[in-house]
Amino acid sequence: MQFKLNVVVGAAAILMTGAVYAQDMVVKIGHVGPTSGGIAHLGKDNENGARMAIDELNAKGATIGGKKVKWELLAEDDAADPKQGTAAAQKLVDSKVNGVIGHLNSGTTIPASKIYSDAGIPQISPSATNPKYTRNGYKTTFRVVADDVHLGGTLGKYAVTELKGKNIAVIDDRTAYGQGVAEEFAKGVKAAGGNVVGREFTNDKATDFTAILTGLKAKKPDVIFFGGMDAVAGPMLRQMKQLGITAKFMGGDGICSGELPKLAAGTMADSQVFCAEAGGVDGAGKVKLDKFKADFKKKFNADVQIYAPYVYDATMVMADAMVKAGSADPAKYLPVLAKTSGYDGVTGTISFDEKGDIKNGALTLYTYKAGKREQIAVVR
Ligand code: ABU
Repeated sequence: MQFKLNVVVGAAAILMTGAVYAQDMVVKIGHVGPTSGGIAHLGKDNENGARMAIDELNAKGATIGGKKVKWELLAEDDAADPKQGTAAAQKLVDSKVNGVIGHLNSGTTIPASKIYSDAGIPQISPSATNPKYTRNGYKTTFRVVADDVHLGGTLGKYAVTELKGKNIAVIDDRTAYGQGVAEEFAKGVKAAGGNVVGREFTNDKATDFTAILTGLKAKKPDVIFFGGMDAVAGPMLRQMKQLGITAKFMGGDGICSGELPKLAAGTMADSQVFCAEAGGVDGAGKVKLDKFKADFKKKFNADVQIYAPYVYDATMVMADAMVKAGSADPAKYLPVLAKTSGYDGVTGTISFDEKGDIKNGALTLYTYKAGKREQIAVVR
């Protein structure tokens, strides 16, 4: 009798355990960024932002449609290369990811967005700022940062009105981001009544800028703007110093990292360099962001470079849409994601407009003093 009872209780336990397992579901979130190459430090920063969100979601034990979720991060490296970017995107589609956070660069994000769109997979870029990304008519593209029209235009105006630049030179790295932000900067300078005295180009792997800097020096610029990333801006600043160019140096979010002083090998004078992150919070809103940065440092033993908090928010916004939709099926949660409104993230309030862009995106202006990034202001 006792034996029979044990069997029944055991069977019930197995059934119950089985029922729990049957209710579990796996949600795969893809992340793509350049974790190799010249800006690997930025790619790893982004990837760790996603890891932070995934670990928190697993710790919280979120449920979707009554099922307990195991969140998985599928992290890919695109080396900031458009071809590797599309290969990574196809790999994630083949792995049947439920959504993608990335890519980091506009030059990889834009071509990859067609692959995700064709597969119906929602994509949120935490850092690609070229406006074209959300203007291809795809329903699957979202962005949690301001774009280069806002970024370049604001910096152009700042160069003229605040830095009092009279002769302004512009260099870009010919990437989708660098060229785009430089063009918007030049438009902003002209709109503010400034004068662009020189326009030069390099590429995103260049290390020698002697020829272009020597050419610009003859035009006596008081401000030089660089559209590109910190890995190129650092050596450029070193060579400016070697050539005796003391002009102010400006850039967009791509140069606005914690790593820039190291990349410039200590050649940046205090308040010589100005840049802007394509997002940001101040006042009471900064408490959450500061906590995120402290938790990030504790977890990864590294300071946030630029966009880790935006990656974290992008991942959480996607997860929130799945929870609200009661489904991780891209076709079911995509309409809910598109309606995201007033999401209270560590980087501020996130609402998407009809293109998938963040509404009322902020910019944070920075300079560098004693080798440290120092916030000037958050502007809209
Ligand atoms: N927004 C700066 C870095 C990423 C990009 O290529 O847009």
